[in-house]
Amino acid sequence: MPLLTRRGVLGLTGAASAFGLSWFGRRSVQAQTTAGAPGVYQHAGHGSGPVGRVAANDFNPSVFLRSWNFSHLAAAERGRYYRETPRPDGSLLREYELVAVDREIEIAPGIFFPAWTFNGQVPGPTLRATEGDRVRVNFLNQGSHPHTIHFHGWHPPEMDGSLPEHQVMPGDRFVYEFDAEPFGLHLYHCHAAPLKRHIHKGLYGAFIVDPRAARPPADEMVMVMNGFDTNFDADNEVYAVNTVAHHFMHEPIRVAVGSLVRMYVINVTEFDLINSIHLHGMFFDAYRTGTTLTPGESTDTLMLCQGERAIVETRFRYPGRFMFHAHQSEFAELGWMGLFEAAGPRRDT
Ligand SMILES: [Cu+2]
Repeated sequence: MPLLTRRGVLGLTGAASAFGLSWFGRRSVQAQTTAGAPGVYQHAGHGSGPVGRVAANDFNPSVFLRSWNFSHLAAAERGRYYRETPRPDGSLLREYELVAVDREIEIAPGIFFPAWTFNGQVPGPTLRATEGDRVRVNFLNQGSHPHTIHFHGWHPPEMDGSLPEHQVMPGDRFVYEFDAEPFGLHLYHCHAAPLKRHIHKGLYGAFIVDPRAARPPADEMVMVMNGFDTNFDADNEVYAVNTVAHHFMHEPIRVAVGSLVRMYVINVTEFDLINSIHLHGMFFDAYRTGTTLTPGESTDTLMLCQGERAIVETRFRYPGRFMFHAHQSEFAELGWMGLFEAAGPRRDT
């Protein structure tokens, strides 16, 4: 694996683009030409962004985007990881199987990161319940280090997964069980020490709790802003939304003009205190932590500190391609940049 400093990566950007090489190194796995890449990469040979595509993963950020409670799996397979049981009060018992496992993942063309994962993927599977449901997570640690699962939300202290006695040793199991509340956009992550390392290695995921009276129907998607320190210098070399640098530049997120689009945006970036999401050509409503049904602000750029989350809603007025990215330009150039592709008739009002 190439060891590059962040400064080195930035310095390579122009030259690598000019010579048609991946700016992360030569160990790329697919096409190494700029043919077919979005024009933004090609501007006078000094555009930003990698060349080639990540190919080694079975993890697809586009599938992750619109999956929760293992909905991307066929029914029989899904039943191994997720079960719903109705309860007398009309709520559900939702049971999950989460397994911590060490796994090398490809985060950019030819760049592999020795991750610690939930169920082999980073971010871990998105868990989604309705307020008042019972959540039961059967956790098995098959990793090489002690781990826990720390959920944000209401729960008793023995379910917190944060203290030394909460650590689940390699080979051991623990069952986390609590009621899903409050409604909002929450997070789960390992809370073993050193915390920064255990989170950054990939042990995190989205935990969505829907209000009892559901939000209006929308095209929903989960966006986890993350970063990767590939040379262990306590600084990120690669940034992304949903792990794979620039994935959504190659595979724009398809949306419909005029339809309500709802994004569940989570910042789990380590080492950088703050991250952000900026949408081009529009404004959006933001519900911080998702704990209200009334938006707290209308903006086009939302800042999120480490661990902060927000639900973002908008309707595209115009067909075509719209960029979205961190407004920390350096993060955008190092992978945290994507495109929406809106289809349908133009709506000028
Ligand atoms: Cu851990």
